[in-house]
Order: sequence, then structure tokens, then C-alpha cells
Amino acid sequence: MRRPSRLTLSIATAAVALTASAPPAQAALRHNDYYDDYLVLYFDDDFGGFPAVYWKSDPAMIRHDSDKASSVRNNTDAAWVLYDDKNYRDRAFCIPPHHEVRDLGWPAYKFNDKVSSVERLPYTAPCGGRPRIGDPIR
Ligand SMILES: [Ca+2]
Ligand SMILES: [Ca+2]
Repeated sequence: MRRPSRLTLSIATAAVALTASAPPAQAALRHNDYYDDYLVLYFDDDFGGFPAVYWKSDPAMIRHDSDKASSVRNNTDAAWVLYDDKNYRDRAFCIPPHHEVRDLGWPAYKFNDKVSSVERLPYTAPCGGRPRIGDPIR
């Protein structure tokens, strides 16, 4: 049986070295890229703390997630409505696609630790007459 040539071995070694020295793919990603296509409710402001991740409407967020969100990123192509109470009730803000709110406790919102249900609107549905919240994700 033919043994691998010296050239083959050196190419293999180079490939391994290249792989080992390459930075992890994640290093180049922004934080929100991990949550592509999700609504992410962060327990702390400035997108810190535990990230509660949603991809569809939830009329009754689990106790662990409810009344905890302090910042939010909408990484989806759909608008979402955040409600103070479960079953899509009480005060509500609509966050357009690919928008974020760094601090839900901002005086204009006063929505810190309030969100208890989330509604994903159909892709083509705008926020309509609902109060809008957030800035485009940078
Ligand atoms: Ca919080
Ligand atoms: Ca609430």
C-alpha cells in the first residue's frame, strides 16, 4: 500500500494549523446575531442579563420570564406587540421589525419589568395605530 507523500502530509498539517489559528466564527458576530429571527427580551437594560427568546406569540409568558424584561431586540421580519398583562391585555407597545429598545424603563415608556405577553404580528402587518417603540438595530 502506498504511503502518503510528504507533500500530502504537509498540506494536511497546514490545513490543521490554519483551522486551529482561525478565530472562532462567533467572534465576528454581533451579540444579536445569535438570536436571528427571534424576539429577545433581556432581563436587564442595555441587552444584559438573561435573554428570554420568543419566535411566536405567547399569551401567558412563564413566570420566570414575565415582568422581567428591561430591554428588547426584535430580530425578526415581523412586528411584535408587548403587553403588560397576559392574554394581550393592558398597556401595549409595538416594536417594528429589526428594532430594539435599550431601556424599557425610559420615562416615555415606563415599561420596565412589565411585559407579560407577546404577540407576533403577521409579516405584512405594520404596527398600525399601536404606540410604537424602539430604534433600528445598529
Ligand atoms: Ca428586569
Ligand atoms: Ca406585567
